[in-house]
Amino acid sequence: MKIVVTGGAGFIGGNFVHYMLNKYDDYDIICFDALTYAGNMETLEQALDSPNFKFIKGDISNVKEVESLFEEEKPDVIVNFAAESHVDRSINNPGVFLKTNVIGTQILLDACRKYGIERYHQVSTDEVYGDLPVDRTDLFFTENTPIHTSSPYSASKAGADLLVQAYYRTYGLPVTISRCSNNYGPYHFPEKLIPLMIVNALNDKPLPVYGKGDNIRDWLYVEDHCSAIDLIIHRGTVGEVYNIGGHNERTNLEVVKTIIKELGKSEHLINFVTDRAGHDRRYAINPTKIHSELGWSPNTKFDDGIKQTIKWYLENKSWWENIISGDYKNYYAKMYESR
Ligand code: NAD
Ligand code: TDX
Repeated sequence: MKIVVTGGAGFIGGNFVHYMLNKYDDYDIICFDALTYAGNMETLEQALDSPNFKFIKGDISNVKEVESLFEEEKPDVIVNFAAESHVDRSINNPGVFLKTNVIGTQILLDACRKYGIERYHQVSTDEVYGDLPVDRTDLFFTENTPIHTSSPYSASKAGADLLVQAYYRTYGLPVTISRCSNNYGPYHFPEKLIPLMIVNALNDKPLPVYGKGDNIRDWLYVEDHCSAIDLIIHRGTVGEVYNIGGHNERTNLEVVKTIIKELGKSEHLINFVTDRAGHDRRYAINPTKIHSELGWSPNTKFDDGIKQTIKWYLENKSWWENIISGDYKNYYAKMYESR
């Protein structure tokens, strides 16, 4: 089987490339990635040694580049991770989110129609469901929860999901969609909550917590997301949506305090800053469908996964030091210095 992983030089796509290469020694895995600020060839260092792996630099919103990918590689499966993925950036600059997340998805879908595909899988997010109240812990997102987005990021991801479903209904394209909760683990870009707090705490820098830190996220170790996508592309029903999550809800403040404790740092580092505009209150996934239909369950509990993640950041300093010494400095100054 030949699988194209778009966005495979990013956090989850990179982990998925490693997961698939380790699991299937007879599959060809091709990473197609534009190498934006979030794409990193160092994430793919081990994969590049494998004879079953190939990297192609390309942009999903460029018809020519996508068509030549299909013509040259003739993939059986596309797993689309490629996206602009950071909510805060989408608040400052929505345009590129529409270009990559919506138009890029449409261009991939059109190429699938033109050249044929066994399966197109769209990697989506629980953010398309909007948020839940913090005081209604009995409520969870199911696949039937209405789409109700808050940020330009989530609106662009929802737009992409609707297009994928339209291509299934109108053209009979063999698609599946997964909507996952917040991921964490190795190779997570340090603009996101968990790696940002680990990296700042290690450097004894303030830990910027938005608002009161009482927003809730449902955390999933990245390898568990990879195993779910692997199952869906092999055994998922065409045309269906699958929610992915493992019931690991934590407030942001709880997450930050756990990191501080693990690293033996002081809670005085916590700095409460201006809240994110339109900040979603709580995400929580009901994963019953993927569990009952495909037998998926997560392997890693948050308390173990966060320790493994911190260990990875301690052992792979050069990976994140290379990032924070570059353009990331300007991003950080713009986003946090006068917050
Ligand atoms: P990321 O920002 O770490 O990586 C995105 C990758 O896509 C990068 O390698 C980047 O270079 C590439 N890319 C961006 N624009 C591109 C384009 N036009 N053409 C080709 N490649 C392009 O993102 P991530 O956190 O790994 O998320 C991957 C996917 O999973 C996204 O679709 C995101 O919406 C979804 N998702 C993420 C989470 C999470 O917690 N991080 C949770 C659920 C779903
Ligand atoms: O400095 C920070 N301080 C802070 O309090 C940052 C970066 C975040 N936060 C808060 C905002 C959120 O409530 O932490 C929470 C998590 O923030 P992010 O890491 O930016 O993730 P989130 O907004 O929840 O979105 C993530 O999960 C769903 C991913 O970035 C998306 O790509 C995915 O779809």
